[in-house]
Amino acid sequence: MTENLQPYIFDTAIVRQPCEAVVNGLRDGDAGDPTFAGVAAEHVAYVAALERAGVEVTTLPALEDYPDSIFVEDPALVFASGAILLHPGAPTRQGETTEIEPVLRDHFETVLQLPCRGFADGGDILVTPERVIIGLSARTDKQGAEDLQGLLAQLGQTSEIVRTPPDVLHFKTDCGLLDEARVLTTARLAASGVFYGLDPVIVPSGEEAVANALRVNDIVMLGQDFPRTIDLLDAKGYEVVALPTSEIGKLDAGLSCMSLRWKRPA
Ligand code: CIR
Repeated sequence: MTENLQPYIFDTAIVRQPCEAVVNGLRDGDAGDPTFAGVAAEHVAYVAALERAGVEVTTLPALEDYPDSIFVEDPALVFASGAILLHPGAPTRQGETTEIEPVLRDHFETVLQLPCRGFADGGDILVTPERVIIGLSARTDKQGAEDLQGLLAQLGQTSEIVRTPPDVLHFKTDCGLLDEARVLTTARLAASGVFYGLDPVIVPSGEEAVANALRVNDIVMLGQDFPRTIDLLDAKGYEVVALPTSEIGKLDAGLSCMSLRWKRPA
């Protein structure tokens, strides 16, 4: 079934302009409010890095009614073979799916829809070469995960449901695929054994917030405030692009959250 041989090769991405209400975005911690200018600057740097990596980026307009709508990864899931509209677990984010639907219909012939009886956020889904991993979390429940498995099967994707560590927002808050064999992960997530078949690269203690790395083509995007992880991946031969993430970090977000990425079929 699943054949995502290199699920980090992308030529196309969708992002959304941050809205001014982003400063009121959801968050668990109390690291303070981000500034709009700060989030906007991090977004600009992110889009530039995607484009430099060879990705054609479509930027959608800001949605003032949805403070977290910059995090387009959560209301949908995309593959070369089609898109899936999700049902986000946070009530304030559920309308983001309706907003992104027409855009995905423009790009994809096949658009499937998760039934609204359960919840699933894109941030809880990691695509690996062998399988799609769905993490149960406060945003993704069993019903949503099981319904999603059915839709993934329609797109030819094998999937597996696992648990996100307690108090971690999303499964991918704690991990990011580095290549076809390796995943960057926190020690707590690696310890749960979910990455069998992959080689876990553990982020140094104290730098857990960098685990949501984003590999895009030849580069690995990492938060710039995590020098030991940058050195670690550098030493392993990855081309690291360090980006500012301190403002989106105040909203519990990382680098994968700000785009939907795929490779157009040949
Ligand atoms: C939220 O709580 O939904 C946003 N403040 C952060 C979403 C981050 N998205 C992601 O990890 N995929």
